[in-house]
Amino acid sequence: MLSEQDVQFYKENGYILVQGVFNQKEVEEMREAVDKIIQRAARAKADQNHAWQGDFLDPQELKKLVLKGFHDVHYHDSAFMRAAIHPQMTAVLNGIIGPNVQLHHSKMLVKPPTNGAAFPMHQDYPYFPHRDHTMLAASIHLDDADMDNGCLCVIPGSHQQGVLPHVGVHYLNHKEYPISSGTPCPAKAGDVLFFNYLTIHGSDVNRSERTRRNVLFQYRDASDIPTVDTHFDWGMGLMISGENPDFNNAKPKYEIISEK
Ligand SMILES: O=C(O)CCC(=O)C(=O)O
Repeated sequence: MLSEQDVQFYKENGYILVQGVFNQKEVEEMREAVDKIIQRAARAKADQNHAWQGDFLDPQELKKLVLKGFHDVHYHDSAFMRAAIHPQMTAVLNGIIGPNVQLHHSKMLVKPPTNGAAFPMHQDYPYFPHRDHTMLAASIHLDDADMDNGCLCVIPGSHQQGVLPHVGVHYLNHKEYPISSGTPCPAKAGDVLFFNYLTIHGSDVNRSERTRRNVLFQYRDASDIPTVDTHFDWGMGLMISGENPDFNNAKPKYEIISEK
């Protein structure tokens, strides 16, 4: 799925947009699954606003912004497990990461029309630091995205700067790295943006009349190991492709929170 030039582009720039990874039917299946997650969360009174907070926007504007965000989507609906191991997805991952690929976690990000939340520029590294920095996000577009509805923006080549200081854990100094410092990555439904967890990225407010729905998987090389015991998700380390050379060093950690 990726040419040698594509892999070289990813290495140099820390991201690549791959078009048409998912077809219309697969996108539709995921859109329905996203809608059902939101409906179930509303019924369970678990439909909180996950918009990022901070000093990167005017407080009055920030107050109005909404993000429907849920983790572990492949535990909510099998459509996402199919997406996580989709042959076109694994083909790209094998090109970028190598033969042995693990899923780290999954989530969905729905920016509703007119007030969909922004993401200040940041690296994902501080949330789940790893030794070899193989971790990357694969952000699947379920809607056409552009600057009007808050598409992802990246700073090409920024992964080569290594780990940068963040405000709290969250984001980079917004004066030094405003969202406008990113290169917009407009995409069509079915396209996937792959970017390394050191690549600086963010996205602006969805001010349009259109929803922007993305589903994001984080993947890593099976031999890459966390350096901090943080951000544990169910199913972390599911083998997506190849074999796990380090299985005997891995310890699953499940916690039963309550019984019905
Ligand atoms: O999807 C977006 O607009 C940004 C998501 C993001 O930056 C993140 O989840 O770390």
